[in-house]
Amino acid sequence: MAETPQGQETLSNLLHESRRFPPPEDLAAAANVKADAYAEADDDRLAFWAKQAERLKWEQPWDRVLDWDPPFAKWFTGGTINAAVNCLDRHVDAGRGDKVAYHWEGEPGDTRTITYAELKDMVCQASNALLELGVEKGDRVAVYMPMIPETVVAMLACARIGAVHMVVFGGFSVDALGTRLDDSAAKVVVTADGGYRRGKPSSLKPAVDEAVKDRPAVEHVLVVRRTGQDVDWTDGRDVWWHDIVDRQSTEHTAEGHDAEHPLYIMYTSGTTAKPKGILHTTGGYLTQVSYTHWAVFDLKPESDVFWTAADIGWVTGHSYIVYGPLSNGATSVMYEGTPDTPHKGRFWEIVEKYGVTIAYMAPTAIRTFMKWGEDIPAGFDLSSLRVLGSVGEPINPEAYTWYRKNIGGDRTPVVDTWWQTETGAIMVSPLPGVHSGKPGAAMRPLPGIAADVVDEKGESVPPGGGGFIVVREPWPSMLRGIWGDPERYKDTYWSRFEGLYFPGDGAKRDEDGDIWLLGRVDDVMLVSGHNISTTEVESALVAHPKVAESAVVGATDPTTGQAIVAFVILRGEAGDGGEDLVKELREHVAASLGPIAKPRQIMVVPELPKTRSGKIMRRLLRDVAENRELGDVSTLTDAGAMDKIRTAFGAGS
Ligand code: 6R9
Repeated sequence: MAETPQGQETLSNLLHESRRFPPPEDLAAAANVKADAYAEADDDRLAFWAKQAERLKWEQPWDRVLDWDPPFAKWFTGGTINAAVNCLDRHVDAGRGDKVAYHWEGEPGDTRTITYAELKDMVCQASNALLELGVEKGDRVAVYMPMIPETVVAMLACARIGAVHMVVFGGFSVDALGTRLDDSAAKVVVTADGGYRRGKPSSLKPAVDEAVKDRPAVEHVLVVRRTGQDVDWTDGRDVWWHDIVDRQSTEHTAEGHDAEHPLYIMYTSGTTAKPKGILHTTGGYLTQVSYTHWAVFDLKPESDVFWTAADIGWVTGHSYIVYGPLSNGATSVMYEGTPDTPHKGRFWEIVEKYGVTIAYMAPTAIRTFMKWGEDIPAGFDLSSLRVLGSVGEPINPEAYTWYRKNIGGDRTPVVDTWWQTETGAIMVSPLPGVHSGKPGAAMRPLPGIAADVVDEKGESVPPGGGGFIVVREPWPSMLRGIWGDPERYKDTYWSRFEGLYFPGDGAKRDEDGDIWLLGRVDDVMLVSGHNISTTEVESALVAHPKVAESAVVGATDPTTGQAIVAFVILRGEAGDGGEDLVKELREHVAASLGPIAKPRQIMVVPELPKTRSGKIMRRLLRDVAENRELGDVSTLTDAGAMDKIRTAFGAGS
């Protein structure tokens, strides 16, 4: 926005939301974290984080909490720790080996219940197998898997022996896998023959074969048999998991790794440039993931059943399916498939079956459920739920209230958690026992997190102001850099504002001082000199009873600079649209936000282009709206979606 002629403008502040949902009294009274945590952390931030680090088992205590050589941070230096020991051995040694770590549910309905003791044995065996395959401490291991327990086992086996896991979402293309293998120089790829999605086996091994063909750096491909489909086999290189892992000893003596030893690399796809390998290390990452999982969800490990309905190939899966829940000794649900297979009530059936108490998912899923209608969840007993979470995009106020009412029985707090691959763990979120929830707002930086909303010059904005979210001080689970590219790390995150971490999101602070996230700064539209956030126009559209989901982009326009083009998916009962509805929707946006926000065009489409985490890829929609060739589509979950949208756009314009 600095580049716009109206450089002084802030993001607009168009939406007004006055609904408030105070925490249930019993939840507030028994909450893990109360309001005093903020003052405690403000008083001595490093002492606060040191206290949280003591939740974990350290092989050797740290000498210093933080070494800060901006923008490079080291946390808990001198300490040694093993992430797998913290996730497994610690609980087994304390007599909790029989506790269920995962209730795993396959898409076809097959299930596995895995205790902490069993998971530890599996991880020790896999550790021994990786060692036999020649994997050494510091080597990178790619994991290209469906959502099955072996995915977690492979990650923890790497962590145990000090290898660095690099999980690639199983829905990514050969190209996306290939560039990640090159950049990380992975030595082994762990994969499966395939997994189940939408009622049928989808394959993974052929993509690995194709990607590994010209990449001699990959010495072995370790293959889990999941679906039983035929696979091509390269002798010497390919190894069946059941051949090598099952015959290993369940004993493996783990050593403590340096607190700053790399734990994993996770690639984020930039909008145009080559993907960035975000590096996380061990001690600080585990500290913040463990603390936030316990604090933000008010986790009671003895009684809760926690479910992050997301893919492990997204950072949300790393932090809140694997490291957070396991480090806290929680019981989690893990589900392999899609929410509509074999029926649209699948998620709610799972909640009922396992008595899920805390559920965490993306707004895109919630909007899909809205589209399918409230009768579907109403058919299941969801009374076990006590906290709901949202992550991945700003949650539209309408989606928030729908979620709270139809899934949470108008009883559960909803925590809207803002964070990124780069931040490693949750950064901004209400606490369920402290705050009155505000639909659409992530509200407060967590205790110990120095997030702020600033203007163009990097100065804090007062209540009612808008600008950019930044982080002023290092935090334990922050990225330690971009794999192999320290300059790009500085340029991308630390050059926009002197001394501040810039995540790239727009934000505003309301009159109560609460933070609202407004989407990626790259997506902000400039219409006749006014900055308008895509999020706000989308939320206005979703508030219309006939709209389930929408994506808004700014397209070049000869008169207004940019004009608003909206793509909408209608709710099940709304029919196919038609000119009258489009007119009604344009008027509806103008009435809710003001005439300046009235879309120039509204296209009714059957689908929207999404990433693995359900984020709308607005740059592709911009390409459509401006009649350009599509940019990189290798990280799209469903490549067919764009053809349908182009067709709809062509027919409507
Ligand atoms: C965890 C995750 C990061 C980007 C982030 C922001 C968006 C995530 C959000 C949210 C508004 C929330 N985002 N959570 N925006 N409210 N609660 O999603 O990581 O895939 O790296 O994406 O997602 O734009 O910058 P990642």
